[in-house]
Amino acid sequence: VKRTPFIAGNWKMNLDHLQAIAFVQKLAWSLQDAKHDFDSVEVAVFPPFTDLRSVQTLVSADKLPLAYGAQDVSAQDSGAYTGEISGAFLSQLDCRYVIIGHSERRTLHAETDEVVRAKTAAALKHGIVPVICVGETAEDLEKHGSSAVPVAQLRAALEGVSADAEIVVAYEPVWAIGSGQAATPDQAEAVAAALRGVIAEALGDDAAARTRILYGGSVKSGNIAGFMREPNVDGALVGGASLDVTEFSNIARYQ
Ligand code: G2H
Repeated sequence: VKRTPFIAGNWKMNLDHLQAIAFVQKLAWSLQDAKHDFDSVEVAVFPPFTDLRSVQTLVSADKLPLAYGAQDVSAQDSGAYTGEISGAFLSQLDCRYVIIGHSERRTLHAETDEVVRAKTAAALKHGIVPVICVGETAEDLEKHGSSAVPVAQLRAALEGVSADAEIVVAYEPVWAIGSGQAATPDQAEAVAAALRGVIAEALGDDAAARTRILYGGSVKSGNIAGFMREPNVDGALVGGASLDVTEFSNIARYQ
C-alpha cells in the first residue's frame, strides 16, 4: 500500500484571517513555482477557527491544491456549549482534517484520553479526518521509555473507531515541541512502528498499512529529510516552521 506523504502546518494561535489569506496565497504560489507535485506530497494548513472561512473562499475560488483543517473540534454536535465548535460547522467549511488531542490541548485544556476519543468519534461522524496526536513528556520518557504513553493514548483514541475509517496519527514527543530539540529519525521511527502496531490491533492490518503516521516536534527544512526516510514516518506536523512560507514550502519539498 502506498501512503501519500503528508506535510501539515499547525499554525496554533498565529495569523489572523487577513494574514491567513496572504499566507495561503503565497504558499500556493511558492509551491506551484517550484512545480511541487501535490499528488505525491499532500500539503495542509491548520489555521485558527476564525481564518477557516477565508481559507475556504480562497482555496475554492482559486482552486488551490492545498488541504486545510481545524486545530480542535467539539465532542458535541450542537447545543449549550459556549465557545465550542461543532464538526458540522467544520465540514460546512470543507475542512478535510481536524487536529485532535494536541499536547497543548491535553496540557493547557486538560483533555483526557476520554475527551480525545469522543472528539475522534465526532470528527469521523461529520466526515472529517482526525489527526490524532499522541506523545510522551520528558518525565514519561524517563519513567516508561518513549512508546508506552503514546501507545496507550492511541489505543484509547481508537476505541469504537471502525476498521474502514480514515485517520491520521501524529507522534509528537512533548519534550520536542517548540523546544528546538527534535527527536532523532530513529526515535521517531521506533514509536511510529509501535503506533502502527496499535492500529493493526485496533483496526486491522489493512488500516495499519494505509494509515499515515506523522512525526511532530521542532521539524524544520534542515531535519525533515531524515524523518521522511524512515519507513513508518509518512509526514510531519510542523508548528513554528510552518509560519514562514519559504521554510514551510522547503519542508514540503524535502526530497
Ligand atoms: C508540535 C509542533 C506542531 P513545533 O506542537 O504541532 O510544533 O514544530 O513548533 O515543535
